Amino acid sequence: MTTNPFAPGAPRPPVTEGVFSPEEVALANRNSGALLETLGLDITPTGTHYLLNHFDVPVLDAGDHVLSFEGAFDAPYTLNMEDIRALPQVTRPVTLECAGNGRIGVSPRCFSMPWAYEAVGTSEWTGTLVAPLLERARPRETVQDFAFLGADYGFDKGQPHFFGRSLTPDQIADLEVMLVWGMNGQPLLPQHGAPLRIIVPGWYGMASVKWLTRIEALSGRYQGFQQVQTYRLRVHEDDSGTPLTTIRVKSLMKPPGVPDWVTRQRWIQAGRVTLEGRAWSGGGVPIERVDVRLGDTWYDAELTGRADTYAWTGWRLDWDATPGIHDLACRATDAEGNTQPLEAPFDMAGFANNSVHRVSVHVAEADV
Ligand SMILES: Nc1nc2c(c(=O)[nH]1)N[C@H]1C(S)=C(S)[C@@H](COP(=O)(O)O)O[C@H]1N2
Ligand SMILES: [Mo]
Repeated sequence: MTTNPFAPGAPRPPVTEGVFSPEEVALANRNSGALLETLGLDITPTGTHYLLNHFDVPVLDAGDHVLSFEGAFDAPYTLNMEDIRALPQVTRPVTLECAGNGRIGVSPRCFSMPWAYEAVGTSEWTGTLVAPLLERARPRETVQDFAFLGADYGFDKGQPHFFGRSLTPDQIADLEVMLVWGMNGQPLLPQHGAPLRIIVPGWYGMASVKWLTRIEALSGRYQGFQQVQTYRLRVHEDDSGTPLTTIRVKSLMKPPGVPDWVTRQRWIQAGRVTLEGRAWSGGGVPIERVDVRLGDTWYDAELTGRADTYAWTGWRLDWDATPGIHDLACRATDAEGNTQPLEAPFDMAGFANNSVHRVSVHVAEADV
């Protein structure tokens, strides 16, 4: 394809149904996912936390990094990393999920990260709350939006931009947005936003801007590419769509048994098996139940408790596995009665697919 990707309005490369292009594989190699075998853990080991980076990872020096509060503030100011680390400290486990998680089955396919299940993880984030810092800069009465801007710059659809997202004053009041420099007791890694990012608990990951350099108060609504041109649920080409915000209720199962290297089919010996996994919902809404399908029947799993308001919860269920091929599935329901659909609720970009996780297992006769 000879289209100039830097020209205004450039289309994305075409996709061939069923065949992933080198460009898509290149994206997938950069933006790695979690290993589902870690789903027995409350905290995702840092090296297996999923990654979603649109452009190149900016390599920033914490020693001279500055965050500036700009725009419609009466008392704009700047903070360096030393100032930020001296602010009141909060550490919380928060589950992040990419809005594109589960996109892989969307048809017709669209050009983006072909996530299956793995773009989710929970880390203990350390930082300080953003709301008091915004107050300190004294936003003017006219302020309608706060834009959070990253240091990463690139092109999409012929539009050059820094990655940026915004939150309204009401959203800031509702959400416990954190300004974060630590992840699981260590400084942020470059690929997770070092030295500074935000975490917007309970929302899909796109809101949690990495490599944060600027917070701008705006007297109108922020019109950045990542805010208005994408991350919207659209059902057809002419639909302007609705913005993605809170995470939909979802659960995953730690795949039982062992895989075949190439087919990834799972194998296990007959007998007692403990099935386990994680379940989460957005907006701080707790998980009420997780059901696991064994054959044609759904069984109520035991919830093992979540560590915090915005972190996933564990679940487990004992299973007497009998020889044969079993199609397992898990389905979570949250305290507001939202439950996972059996089939993907696909929009055009495959966003927010929270359909049930299915796992097929070959159970072999037990050795006697
Ligand atoms: N500056 C910047 N922030 C960003 C992104 C990005 O590409 N650039 N990707 C977003 C998306 S889509 C997600 S899902 C999360 C992923 O965070 P992680 O890579 O630390 O898991 O970061 C968000 N913040
Ligand atoms: Mo994402």
